[in-house]
Amino acid sequence: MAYSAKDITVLEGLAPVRKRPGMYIGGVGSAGLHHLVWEIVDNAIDEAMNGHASKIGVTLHASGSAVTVTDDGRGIPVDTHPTHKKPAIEIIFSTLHAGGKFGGDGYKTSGGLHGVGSSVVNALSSRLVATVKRDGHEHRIEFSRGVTQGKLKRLGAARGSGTSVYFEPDPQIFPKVQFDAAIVRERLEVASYLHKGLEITFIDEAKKDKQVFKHDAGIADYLRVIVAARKSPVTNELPFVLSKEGEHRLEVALQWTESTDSVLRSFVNGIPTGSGGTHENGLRSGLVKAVRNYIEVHQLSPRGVTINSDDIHEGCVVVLSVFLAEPQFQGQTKDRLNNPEVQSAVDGAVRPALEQWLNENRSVAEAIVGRIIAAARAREASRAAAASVVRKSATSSRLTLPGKLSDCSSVNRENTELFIVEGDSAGGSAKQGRDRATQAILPLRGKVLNTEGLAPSKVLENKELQDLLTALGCGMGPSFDLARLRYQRVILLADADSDGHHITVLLLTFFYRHLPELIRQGRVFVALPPLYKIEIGKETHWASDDDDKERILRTWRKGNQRVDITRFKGLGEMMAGVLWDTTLNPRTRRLLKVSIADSLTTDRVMSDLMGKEPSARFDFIMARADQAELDV
Ligand code: 28G
Repeated sequence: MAYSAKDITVLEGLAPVRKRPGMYIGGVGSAGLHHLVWEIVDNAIDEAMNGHASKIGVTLHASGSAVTVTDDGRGIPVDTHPTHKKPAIEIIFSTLHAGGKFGGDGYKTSGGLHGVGSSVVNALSSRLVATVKRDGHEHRIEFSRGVTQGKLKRLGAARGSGTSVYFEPDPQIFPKVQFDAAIVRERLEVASYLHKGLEITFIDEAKKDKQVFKHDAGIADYLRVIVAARKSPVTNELPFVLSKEGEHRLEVALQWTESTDSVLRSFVNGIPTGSGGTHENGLRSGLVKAVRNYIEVHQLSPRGVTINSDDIHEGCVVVLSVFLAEPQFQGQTKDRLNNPEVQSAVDGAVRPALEQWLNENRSVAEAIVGRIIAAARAREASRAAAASVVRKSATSSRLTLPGKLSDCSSVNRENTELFIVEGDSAGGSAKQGRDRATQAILPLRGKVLNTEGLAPSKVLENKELQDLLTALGCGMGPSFDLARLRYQRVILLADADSDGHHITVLLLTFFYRHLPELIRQGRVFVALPPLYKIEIGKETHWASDDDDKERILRTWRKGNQRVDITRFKGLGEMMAGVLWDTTLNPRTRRLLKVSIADSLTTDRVMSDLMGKEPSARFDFIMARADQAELDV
């Protein structure tokens, strides 16, 4: 199809982007800043997905606050638009929604913001330089904060074609303009799995480091990396891989491991998606039906136990990638896929293919079914055991519990929670505000010991951690026994400020290094106490950070309505009733479940944790918070 500049639909200028950056990139924090890179990279990937480019380069410049993205595609068109009398490239970079992707011209998109990306990045960059090789020449145009700086220039003769975009995020918009090389690197690596065959080169100038990502086996390679990182033996040596072209392009790779937790990494148009989307639901139901059918047909159903869908999913590691023309997202972070037709499409593709694969690989299938039956048996056995578990504290061992622990009164462990709280005054409010039947409070004094790299013997010398271990009851190291954990959930509760975040990170380091099984079993949570109380008219809202506050004001404040904002100095000064409503009450509170991601993330997390820089630790907790699932 011949392209000409008149195909571009012109919608609006860039002022709205600078006015409300959050509307376009989600926020101006670290996630929003990195979003700029994803937008430009997505455009390069689009060009590759359409078959015109095969190599993408991303350079993080030595300053850490400028990036260049290149592709070897056709080059952004530079011809002059007949009515606007401006080069197409200038219109694309300075007009919101320019790009023709809304014109229904069949131009495939990799997702993201559907081509509004380049102009949004331009609007939020103090400087952006786009260089295009096309029609035998190099062409260049520069912008500052969305405003063109001089005309498009035709430079010297050049062979081949392609686009290069250099940009510096605007410090007037972003409080911090420093990119995190590990975040960029990781996203590019994942993209190279999702777009098989695409070669992505990442250069970190500051570290003089260059990495090339290219995976001809696509997500099958990704699955291998995830499974290897989990260090858990596999049940089926042969992974199941499915690749389907068509209206709902879909790729699945999965494998069962001996670990009890399961992993579902899902993507739509190459973008990571949150849990519970329709594609994930389709995968889960297709998977369960295929296995159930196989068990039924071969009469493998065990006597005396019923297999449920959790038993089938247990230990299963899945990578799921779908490509759609018009993905719709919902949920707080707009990352849960909502297209209903995708559920049946994924279910309908996975179920027959997996069932056929099981039938063609009988010994592999046998191992999988054996694992599933074992999971069902273990579940029934542990349920029987749990029913008879009585919290020991209620009777004999009470005397040995730490004096400052305010234990809960329930004799049954079910639904009990231990809150680890920083400081005596916060401990006091929590003690007053809690539900004493099920919620126990353990106040810790001062800074928690940094246990990274510490021998267990040293950990056990620390009085605060000793008390914590006694309260938990499950032991540590070789004597660890999950069955002796005295509570169902362990919740870290610290102030919503940087000191509080630091304490949370130190506690997470302790759990990650010395009680990792508690995290793996999904028993460790981080509470999100409010930082602000926002009263708008008669309504009260709670915000856990500044972004949250801005979002609430944008969403709920009508016109010039009066607003009262109170910033809490700490949990200690919060009224017990308020603490209950916002942080303790299981029905209304916000809680993050702590989880350990695969190696792709863990490497970075570990180096951040080990670094001596407090700000790196702070980044860790904030970044993790995005990934941790919201508790039910
Ligand atoms: C390096 C960083 C990011 C890109 C292209 C190539 C074309 C293009 C980009 O066209 C207008 C709208 C839809 C067709 C298309 C070149 C057709 C013919 C292109 C990028 C016209 C935009 N020749 N490469 N945009 N489209 N790479 N990399 O941004 O209808 S953006």
